[in-house]
Amino acid sequence: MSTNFDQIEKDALEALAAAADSAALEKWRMACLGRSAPLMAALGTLGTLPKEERKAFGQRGNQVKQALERAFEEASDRIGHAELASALAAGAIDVTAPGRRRGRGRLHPATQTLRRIYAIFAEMGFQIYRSREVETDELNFGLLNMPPHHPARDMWDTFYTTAPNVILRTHTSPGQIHVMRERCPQPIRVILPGMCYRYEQITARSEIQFYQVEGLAVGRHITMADLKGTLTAFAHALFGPGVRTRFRSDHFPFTEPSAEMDVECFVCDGRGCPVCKQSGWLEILGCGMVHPEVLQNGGYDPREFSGFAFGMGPQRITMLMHKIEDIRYFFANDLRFLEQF
Ligand code: FA5
Repeated sequence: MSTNFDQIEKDALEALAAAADSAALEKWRMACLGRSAPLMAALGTLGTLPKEERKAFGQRGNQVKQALERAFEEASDRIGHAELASALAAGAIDVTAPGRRRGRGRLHPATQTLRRIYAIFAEMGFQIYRSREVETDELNFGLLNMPPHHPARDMWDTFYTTAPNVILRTHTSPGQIHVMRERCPQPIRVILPGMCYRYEQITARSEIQFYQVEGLAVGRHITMADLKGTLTAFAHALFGPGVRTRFRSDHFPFTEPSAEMDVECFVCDGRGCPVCKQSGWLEILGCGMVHPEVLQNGGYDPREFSGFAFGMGPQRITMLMHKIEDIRYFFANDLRFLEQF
């Protein structure tokens, strides 16, 4: 019998030495120490042996079993350590490798233009005045000299709300009434930036939601010369001191007289190109002297006070400055576009 146990031990230890990973180890455990292992089968015959042989047989069998269990423990430790070491090596961090670059945020191109506009007007003594985006029909139109059914209302396609006479403002001009009513009878010098909404076809030049910067100056001796001087100084600060400007007569119901301001096309220096549609000029804003009706609606006596106002679209100005062909890029959130600025 002892020969048999020796052979079982020898075979088992050889098989164990060949096990290279924990799966093979587990297979070995089932084969050599499991219920149907040869060793267990041999030990199961103990009761069939003559009494005098049983003790020696049992002792030898248990010795082999303990030896195999010890060998299994050692192999488990060895293979476990080796597997852990190779897993660590595979996932190891190379501390000498160069780090990954962090994407840095930056200001949206329209925000950059807005901030330049704020800074230029701040230097000229204009404060920023914020006014609401949801307006009444009366403030957006009526008090700006456009009573109900006035044909000029058609210039602004309007988003109406379910509340009667409550609309999304189509321009920043209703802010003029708010600020005048708040400050009257003090002089005013403010810019009113903010979002406007128009129920228009979305095109490369027009969004249904866009920024405007309104300007308003009210005082006792304000003239058209102040309007022209202020806006020319603004254009020189934004586009460069050499840029030429011109004012063309226009019509807005809330200003009289009204004008549009053009700057010389800085793409072609006024020679004519596709950006300026061969005219040599780029329109940047609408402006005029505040209409006496509007001054009165703001609480100012037009016999004593006068004022000028203007309104510009900073996104359109940004498009001109950076030769951006489509206003829809501004809201598309495409990093390839934004990272250029
Ligand atoms: C007005 O809205 C007048 N309230 C401006 C004004 C104020 C005149 C004070 C006189 C005195 P207009 O509709 O032209 O005017 O718009 C002004 C500017 O807003 C335009 O020059 C343009 O730059 C910008 N703008 C108008 N509609 C859109 C649009 N759909 N998408 C992007 N920008 C627009």
